[in-house]
Amino acid sequence: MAQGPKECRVKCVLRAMDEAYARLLQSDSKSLLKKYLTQEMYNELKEKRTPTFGSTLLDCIQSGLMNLDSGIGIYAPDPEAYAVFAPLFDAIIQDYHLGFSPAQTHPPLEWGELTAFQNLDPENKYIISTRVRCGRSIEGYPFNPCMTEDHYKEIEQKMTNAFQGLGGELSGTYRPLTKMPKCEQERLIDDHYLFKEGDRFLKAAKACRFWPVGRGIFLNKDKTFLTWVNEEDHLRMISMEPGGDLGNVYRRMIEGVNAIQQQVNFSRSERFGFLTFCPTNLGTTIRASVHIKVPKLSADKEKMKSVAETHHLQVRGTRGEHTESEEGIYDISNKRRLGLTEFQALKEMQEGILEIIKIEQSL
Ligand code: ADP
Ligand code: DAR
Repeated sequence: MAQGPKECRVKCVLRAMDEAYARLLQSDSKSLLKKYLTQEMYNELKEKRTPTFGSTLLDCIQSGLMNLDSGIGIYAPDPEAYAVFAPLFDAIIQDYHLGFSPAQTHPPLEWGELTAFQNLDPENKYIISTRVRCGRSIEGYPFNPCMTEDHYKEIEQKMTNAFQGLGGELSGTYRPLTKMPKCEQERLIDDHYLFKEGDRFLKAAKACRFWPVGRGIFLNKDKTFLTWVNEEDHLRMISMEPGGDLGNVYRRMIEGVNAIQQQVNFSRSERFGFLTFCPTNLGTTIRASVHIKVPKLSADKEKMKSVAETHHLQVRGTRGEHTESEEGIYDISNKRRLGLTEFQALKEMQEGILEIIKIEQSL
């Protein structure tokens, strides 16, 4: 019997995915996608779809197929994808989050005792600034590849209302990208407040459709509490300030998250904690970072890499992910976010940064 247009389209997509997957296998890609998507697993998953949004394996892996230099190469197009494509997600999650196995569940939220956190560099000799961010998804909405233009607008409207409820130190203004002059946008990016545009990994993951509709940034008066709306995740809530006072930065982020949580429901799973578009951000979703100059240690790239690995730290360039260091400034943060509490993730970062400063002082 002749195939209908829909069947024909499905077959064309599958053939294109087969060809892209073959290219991945033949490449020297170091992505976790290549490491774990075996031919057997590919054949098992290639025709599966998520029940609510109909997401496919291609929706999950398209970024990693198009960007062979991906570190990970996979995103969840909707919350159900983590279960429907579990063989692939679980293997990548266990590797990235240093052993979080399919048998494990993420612990309940635990901010911990703030007095455990200190100023990591009270004499301001090494740390230029400190930032703590977390991501949240809003209940009832899919992730980028499945979102409609109205979804972006609805989330932006929900958050515009929620931001009006922020008082005291947190009070500020929401700035939609659709009404932001390019020069102001570039200045906010240069000053490390606003997300970069045109990330090719996110573009390939279909996370930039309808751009810049529904995208924007909330800034409090002192630019020490920010919230990104509809970049990679529905929300990124960020606390940051000059210097190394990790305790004060963490306190402010907690206050901001708790205040916003009074007004919107966050999407959380029993197994993975807070759900995010990228599996590297699941769980606590916390990335606590310092912009730091350690000229002696950073002169020895292998030593810096080994110290970071030992302390479960990730080293990024001055402008964040996929960028290089400028003027010797590195963005160093916790790597693990899943399978430990918020308190433990912050402690892991604090201990790692204190060790890096100790090593720098010993060289
Ligand atoms: P994310 O933190 O959301 O994973 P990026 O790595 O892209 O995203 O970083 C986003 C922005 O935050 C970049 O401009 C980066 O320079 C800035 N940033 C990260 N850590 C710090 C810090 N400790 N101080 C100042 N800016 C920072
Ligand atoms: N481009 C992706 C990034 C993975 C982690 N970073 C995120 N989610 N911003 C990669 O596979 O390299």
